[in-house]
Amino acid sequence: MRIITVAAAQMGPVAKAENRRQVVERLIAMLETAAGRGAGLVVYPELALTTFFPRWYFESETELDAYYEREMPGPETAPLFEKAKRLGIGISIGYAELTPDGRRFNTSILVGPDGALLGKYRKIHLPGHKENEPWRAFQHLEKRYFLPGNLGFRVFDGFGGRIGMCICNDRRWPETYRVMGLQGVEMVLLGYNTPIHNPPAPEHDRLSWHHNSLVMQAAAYQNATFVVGVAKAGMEEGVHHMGGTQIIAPTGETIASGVTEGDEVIVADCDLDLCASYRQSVFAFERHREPDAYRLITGTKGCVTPEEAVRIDPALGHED
Ligand code: CDV
Repeated sequence: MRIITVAAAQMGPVAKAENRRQVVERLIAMLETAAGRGAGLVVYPELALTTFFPRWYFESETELDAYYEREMPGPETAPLFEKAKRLGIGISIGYAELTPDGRRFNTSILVGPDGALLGKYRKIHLPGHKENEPWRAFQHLEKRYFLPGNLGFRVFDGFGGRIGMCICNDRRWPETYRVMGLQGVEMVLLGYNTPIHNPPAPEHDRLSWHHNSLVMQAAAYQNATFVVGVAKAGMEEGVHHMGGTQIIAPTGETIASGVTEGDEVIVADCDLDLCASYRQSVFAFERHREPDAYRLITGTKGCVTPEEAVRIDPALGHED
């Protein structure tokens, strides 16, 4: 058995007026709760340190800059990292990253129990829009405020296993997990901020929880991995974000789930050896995958006509 006792530290809303010190205090309180329950790794949500600022269109760059971290840990976030190191607990946390040369990413990092940086991920699938769209009940300007991640879907060895990260909208795309699955990932850590109301497609709203579980459970099963999905939930600045925090086994079953929309810690003992049962049988990739039949997946970004598909992958035009 290779057990990781993992905690998903769901957050309730973070108000616009809340400062980093206040947020870090909340994160530390959950770290202590997780430590008391024997956790060795605590996973926090996407953009955990501030309110979900892409809901607003900012004219002023200075106003926007206030939501980004120029260093991690920085002076205000260091107490969280110091506390985690003292407790011998690893953490994964999402934040807005502003690089020294001015690039902006929606980032998460994985830090080992000794405080060492084990890995960094920059969100690849950025939802929403780039321009001001005041007709929306609220905006979703991730395409304006972040660049698509440039680090790919890497995996990192630590905690006695192989860990990957992705962020929020990434969880809806099967490619996200398959790229990590092909590197033998055993636990995918992902935080999210998901407004229940989707202004361009309100007919999806009632299905938010179904879609959340559906994509993460399917991915866990199809890639023989644990998935830890962690929400920032609740009514934040007038926008209702879903909870649905859960820890999912490679069986596709949710083995722990949150029940509130506030700060809440859920914990599960995850035996990474369970991944092998699936990866060595139904999802033994090296025996059963047929990559030659999947060329269209990397050959086009959007849908194409069947004729265009044949141009990209001539095998789709074979007669017999
Ligand atoms: N933060 C996100 O990426 N949110 C998206 C919403 C906008 C659909 C999500 O996929 O949950």
